[in-house]
Amino acid sequence: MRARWGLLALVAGVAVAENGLSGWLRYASLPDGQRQQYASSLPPLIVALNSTSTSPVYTAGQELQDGIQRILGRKLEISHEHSTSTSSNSSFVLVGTLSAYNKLGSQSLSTDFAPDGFWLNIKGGAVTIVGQNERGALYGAFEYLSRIAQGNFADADVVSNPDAPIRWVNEWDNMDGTIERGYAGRSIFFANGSVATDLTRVSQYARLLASVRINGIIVNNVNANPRMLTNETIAGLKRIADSMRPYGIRVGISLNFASPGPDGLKETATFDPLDPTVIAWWEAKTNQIYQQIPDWAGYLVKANSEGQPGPLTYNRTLADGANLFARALRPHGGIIMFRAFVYNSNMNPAVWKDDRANAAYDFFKELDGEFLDNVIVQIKYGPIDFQVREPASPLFAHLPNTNTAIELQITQEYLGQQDHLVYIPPLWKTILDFDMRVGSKPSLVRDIVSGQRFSRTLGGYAGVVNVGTNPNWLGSHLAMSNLYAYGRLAWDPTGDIQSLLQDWIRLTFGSEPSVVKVITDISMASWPAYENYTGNLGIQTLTDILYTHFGPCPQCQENRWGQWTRADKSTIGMDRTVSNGTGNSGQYPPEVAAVFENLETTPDNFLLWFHHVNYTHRLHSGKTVIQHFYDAHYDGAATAQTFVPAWQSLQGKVDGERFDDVLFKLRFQAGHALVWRDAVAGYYYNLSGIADEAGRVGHHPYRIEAESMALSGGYRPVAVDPFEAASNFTAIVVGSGPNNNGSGEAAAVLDFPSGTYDVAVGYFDVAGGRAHYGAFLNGEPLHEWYGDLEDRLGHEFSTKLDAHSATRITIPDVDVKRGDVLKIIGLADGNEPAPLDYVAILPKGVVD
Ligand code: GCV
Repeated sequence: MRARWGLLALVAGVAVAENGLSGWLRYASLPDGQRQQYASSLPPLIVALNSTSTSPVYTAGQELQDGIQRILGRKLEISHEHSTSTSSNSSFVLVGTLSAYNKLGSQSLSTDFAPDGFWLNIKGGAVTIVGQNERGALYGAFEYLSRIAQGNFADADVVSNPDAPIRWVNEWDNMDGTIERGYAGRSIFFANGSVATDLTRVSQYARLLASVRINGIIVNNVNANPRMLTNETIAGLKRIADSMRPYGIRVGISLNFASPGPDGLKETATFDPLDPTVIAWWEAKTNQIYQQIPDWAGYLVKANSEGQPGPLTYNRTLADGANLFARALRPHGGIIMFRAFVYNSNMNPAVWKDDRANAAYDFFKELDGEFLDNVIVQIKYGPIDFQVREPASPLFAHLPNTNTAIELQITQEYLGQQDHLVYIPPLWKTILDFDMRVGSKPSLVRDIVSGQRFSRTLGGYAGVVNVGTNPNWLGSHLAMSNLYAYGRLAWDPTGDIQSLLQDWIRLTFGSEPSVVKVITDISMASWPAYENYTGNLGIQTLTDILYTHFGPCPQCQENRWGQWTRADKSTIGMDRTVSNGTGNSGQYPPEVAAVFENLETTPDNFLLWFHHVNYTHRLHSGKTVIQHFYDAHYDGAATAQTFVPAWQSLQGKVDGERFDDVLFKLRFQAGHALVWRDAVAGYYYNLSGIADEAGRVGHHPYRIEAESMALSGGYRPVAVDPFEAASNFTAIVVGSGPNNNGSGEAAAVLDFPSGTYDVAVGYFDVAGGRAHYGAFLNGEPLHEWYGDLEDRLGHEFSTKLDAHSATRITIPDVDVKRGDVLKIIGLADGNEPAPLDYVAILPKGVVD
């Protein structure tokens, strides 16, 4: 395989490092047999009917030339004119806009086009790509290249139109170069308080986005810095826009509502949206931006949410706030995306009827019809916050006179932070295909946000992506399927999510059948597995919402942020009924409300979202709630174990660099899935006292707890907080303090039948140190490793022993005789006191 890529490097004339930088646009050379016949049928010329060299049509010509050369090994020339000589050539690859095409005079195309749509006609080697606009022409070129890159040379005659006009990504980048909820390094847009000097990665990103038909980007965090609007930053934004324009990506920014005022740039005395000086300031600022960036997309605003300023400060409505920007943008054709993520983040769990899930509806329903036409209300898919499963936000049903967009999260904040494989489109589909039954008529969420259901002209999709400087963009090769599928679904939400995945696999890893099968299988299994081990029955992702949002912490939900589970020793779940609870079920249109109000008709996977029940309540499946919890956690974690051997079966079929990266992550996930399983199952077992019918929870026959090993040197037991993060609630550590360099030994005589075992070691890898470990059997070294996951993974790290830092490694195929001595030596490093939780001596096939 390596040799093959070496060859490709020669053919393409560039060094091809398989580090993921080109994502799904690798344009890998097809096998000779496949490409030769088609390559020879191609005409010698690409005709790109562009007007300028920054036009997406010009880009399309370049992409076609480069892509065809790399995929098929044939270099076509590019002409930017359709001269007599070219027109006499009946066969060429032509790309242009509808108006340019119709001006050629040879034929006039009257296809039913939507903005950004395209027509792709392939007849043998002759290819015609016509876009409704320049962007559409580029999309058509990428579509053609995607087909041939997958070895599909069939004739085609297709018109493709977008389902929705807004297909944007949101980046949560800060001006200092950090990224909120980013897991792939630092910002490609900003560094040290300014727009980055080198924007090479920005144009590479634009290329990836355009290839999946994304047409807009918000480049900075919704928790926005007023300095985004200084003259210096605007000059930098112009450079960003210039880098993305050739790919048809319009650029916008998130605004801090208080930017002009005393807490911002101090240019006005207030930030009241109805104050004439404030209105004039925003108009002038917006005019200034458009003067420099005429195709500016607009603004995104998070107002009166999580500490951000907004119009409510002045007793103005959220619509007053949105319309302030809408008026400034309107003369220029700009758009204001106004987030519906507004809620009180200081709630009281003791109040039974309080419910954060009610907030978006409560704040926005009454404002329907009050937003100007260039406002789009951007609604998170569920009523809380990107959880592993949520019902669709009821607000989608209540804004028939307002443009809306759905906000999805590609960055895996609550879904394993790119260190767990989770292919998210199956989750998105549950929302997009959900029927709100507004007025008892079909009202799919996807048809509401596209504008079709309520006859709106604007609407669509906003995906929070948070790419970083990591060459592979998201910090995980496999996570890129989410970005790919996001773009494709925003274009066509009826797309089949497995087929989209497989397009992505073929483009990213090649078409070898076993490669396609394995990545399909593990990806499609990943969201159900993750839901099983992190939060089932609609209870939300049971993570630590006060800290890293990464590992398990079931009890962390019961705090001021209002993501309550209301778990006590005999009951669990939010009562969101109208009859006895928060009334949230009544926010849905009547037909849907009736389903969720009633315990009997609520689907099991939303039981605990809508109802507060005993752990012994029986589900439709016949299981009790608590037994379902136990089984789901064991099943989900068991599925995650299978990803590792499945991926290993691809050794030699995927290049070494990406193979190793992915394997490392899948191994981590397998270990951390067990941390989740044990923490959540153990927590509810402890709380409820109800035993697992299968006898698994709290029972680990193959483990030896570190605290029960013979300890010497500096090792001493510590109680772990939260208790469920450690096996038997206890770990061992060496010394303490920032300059800790102590060491310790933990030894155990193995009382297992002689045989071959996998030896697993549960330990904690905390930020701020790289402890060194060695495992020895009868004094002979078995394995050594470092607590250096912070150098190799991208999730938010914890500085403590908890379920975020808890992890495990497996040393395979160890020959053990009864009576052998297993010893672990730990060398502390600074903040990392070489913490150990347990060792497990696992017969083949056993997961404990
Ligand atoms: C950008 C959640 C996240 C925050 C994020 C916020 C939002 O609360 O944890 O990091 O802030 O959502 O979407 O505004």
